[in-house]
Amino acid sequence: MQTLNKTIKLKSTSNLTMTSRLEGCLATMISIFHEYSGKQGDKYKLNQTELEAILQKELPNYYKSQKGKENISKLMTTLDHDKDGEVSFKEFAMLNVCLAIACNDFFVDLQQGK
Ligand SMILES: [Ca+2]
Repeated sequence: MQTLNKTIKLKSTSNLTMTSRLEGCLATMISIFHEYSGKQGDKYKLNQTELEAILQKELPNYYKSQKGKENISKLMTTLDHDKDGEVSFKEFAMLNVCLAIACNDFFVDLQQGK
């Protein structure tokens, strides 16, 4: 991940107009994160209340599977890789990557009749 981050550094702001479907998805993910992270405390990180709100509203099916304060607290601890007590965009993005992989695996297995 660290190596990939260094490779993908954007060079300027001139190419930040995201118009393709996948670029639109990335822009949406960034925008949603900041909408919730800006509500309390550090505006660039999610505290547990903000994390629960973003899961409840933006990932409702996943939220239902994680329901309960204890589970949200466990998820917070798991996502908080740098142990600063909050979830950064990078940590939130990792959750989205893991969910995308799990969904893809599910649908591939389904198509293969597994
Ligand atoms: Ca953190």
